[in-house]
Amino acid sequence: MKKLLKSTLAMLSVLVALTSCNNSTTSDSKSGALAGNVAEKVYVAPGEHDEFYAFISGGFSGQLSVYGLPSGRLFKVIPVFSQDAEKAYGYNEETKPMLNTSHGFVPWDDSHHPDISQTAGEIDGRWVFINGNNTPRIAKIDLSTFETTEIIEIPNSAGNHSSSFVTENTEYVVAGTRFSVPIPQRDMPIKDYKGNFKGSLTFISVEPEHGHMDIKFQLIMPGFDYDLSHPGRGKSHGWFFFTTYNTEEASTLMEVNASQNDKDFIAAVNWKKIEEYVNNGGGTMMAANYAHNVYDESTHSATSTMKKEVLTVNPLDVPGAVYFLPTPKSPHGCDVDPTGEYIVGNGKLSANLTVHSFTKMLDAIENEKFAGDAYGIPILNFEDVLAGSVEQPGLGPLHTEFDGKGNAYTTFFISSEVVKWKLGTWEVVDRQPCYYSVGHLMIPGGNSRKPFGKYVVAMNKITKDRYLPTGPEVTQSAQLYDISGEKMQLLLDFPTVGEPHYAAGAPADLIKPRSKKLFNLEDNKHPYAAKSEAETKVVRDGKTVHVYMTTIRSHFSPDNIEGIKVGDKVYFHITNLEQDYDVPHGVSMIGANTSELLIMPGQTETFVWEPKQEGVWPFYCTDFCSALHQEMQGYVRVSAANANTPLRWSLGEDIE
Ligand code: K7E
Ligand code: CUA
Repeated sequence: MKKLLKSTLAMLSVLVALTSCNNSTTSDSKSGALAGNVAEKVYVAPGEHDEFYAFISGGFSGQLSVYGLPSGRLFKVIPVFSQDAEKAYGYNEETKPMLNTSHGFVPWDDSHHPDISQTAGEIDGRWVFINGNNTPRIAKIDLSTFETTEIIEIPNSAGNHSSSFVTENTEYVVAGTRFSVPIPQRDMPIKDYKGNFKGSLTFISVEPEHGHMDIKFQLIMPGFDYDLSHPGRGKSHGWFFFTTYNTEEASTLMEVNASQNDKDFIAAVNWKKIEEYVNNGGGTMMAANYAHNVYDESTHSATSTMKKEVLTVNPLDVPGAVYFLPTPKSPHGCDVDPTGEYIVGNGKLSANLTVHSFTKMLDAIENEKFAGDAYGIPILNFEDVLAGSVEQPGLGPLHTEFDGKGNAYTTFFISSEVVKWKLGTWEVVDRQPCYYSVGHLMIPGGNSRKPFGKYVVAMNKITKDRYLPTGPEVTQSAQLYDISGEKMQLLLDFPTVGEPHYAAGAPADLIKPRSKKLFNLEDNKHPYAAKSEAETKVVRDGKTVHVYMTTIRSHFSPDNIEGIKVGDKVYFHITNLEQDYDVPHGVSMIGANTSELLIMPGQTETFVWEPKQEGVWPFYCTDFCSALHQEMQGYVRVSAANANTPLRWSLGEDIE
């Protein structure tokens, strides 16, 4: 055992050494490969639009950023799991409920895997889903407003990593746990992990018209780590595949102890079968506690509901629903090709890349050729399900995408490259270096039956000398390659927000026409909306004051308020009366313990101000909205708590 430990440690240190020597590639070698026509391939002239949208996860920023391809220009950072002072998300009263969880208000998460909704196996540009790893959640972003409109917490999960991938008609978005834990959670010794901890794989149904999410069932699996997942498609539609590591069920010094088994598994889950089982009354309702947060576009407000139970399924109760495919060795990525036939398991510590065949898997199941079982779940024979392997393609394979022309592209973290290989013949046809240490890669539509195989974006973990230095923390980065030819061509580096993990891309034409320009004021059902200046007012209710305020170029109504007292809780409800595209107003109040608001045309937003000091305090518009933006300002007079200054407000005249 000691010896094994030593040799594993030795192997790991070789890997570390390889990583670092690769990262010291000098600047000489890195630009040498660029051909002369590169600039024009990424140049999008002023006023022109990009051909693709790319939604790149923000990793530990908890957000999702929107870029254009091929330019690499950043258009927007969509706040999802983290508070964002730029947009008031998670600060204003309307969106605070979005960040509610069973652990209370959690204003941060670690977001990894965006995935765009699909219809008939093709991306449809309606929504993008993304996972929060840390406090397990899945969010849905509406691609007509580019706003987060729903977040559902995942109970019985921990480190929601094999998530949030969608099935080919968006029947489900899936959330697999990275860490196995006691289910239900309870106080128990960590050393008793093995055999007692469990891993949940959660299937969240998506209502086809509005995308409303609901947990349909949770499969309670053996206590492995469920790393990544992808849906079957085409012939394998109805199945879902999850890579596992730590089939050793170790709970300490994981870098060694979870790397003992020569093979871990890909879990193949026949979700259609389980769906049928639960539709016929199968499964066990378990007490749970999780938040379901929904943003309503007509009230411009979110509500948070705590849910109290979840339907769990024991895989042994549904024979034929779950199988294990042996896969070397601590696989990370789990990727399915556009035809649905090939399942690529990228063993991080394996020399070769393993590709499983869906057809062979079905044959083996049919013939009941099993190599044993794990906690009662049948294990198939490696050789029986193997479609082929790519021999020694690189070091440290992580993720694979497809171009729809029979080619696959795999990232190699340690040898820091993207390798192009052919499905079916398994031969390597090209390789290009990445700067440096690439994680995921993305081809628009790459997780669907119809990829748009023109570009691949590699998302790198380390940049070192690629950009101007910015102190110890330097930017993370993406790289764009042209893959329209036989050989890949590096076109562009561009920095990213947070750490990019996965991304999802779509042709601009799929999303652009659906993009909303403003909110209709008439449809505004916010309970504190003032839809005209005539409706503006200030209402006191004990120590609570509600200000119904409006904005229009270039003033607030009212712009002077008196009669506020120290110790009051003042709610500013601001309605933006504009009905023009791209005319938001902002509002900020001195000393408010929150962010500004940024209010879109037709929208109402609210912040709370608790004045601590007597005086006359200004507020102003934060968004440069007109030539007279700088005049868009007002005052609030704050009197002592026991003063009898009457409550009055005005616009365009003095308060007498
Ligand atoms: Cu970064 Cu998909 Cu979370 Cu691999 S994961 S890199
Ligand atoms: Cu309104 Cu600046």
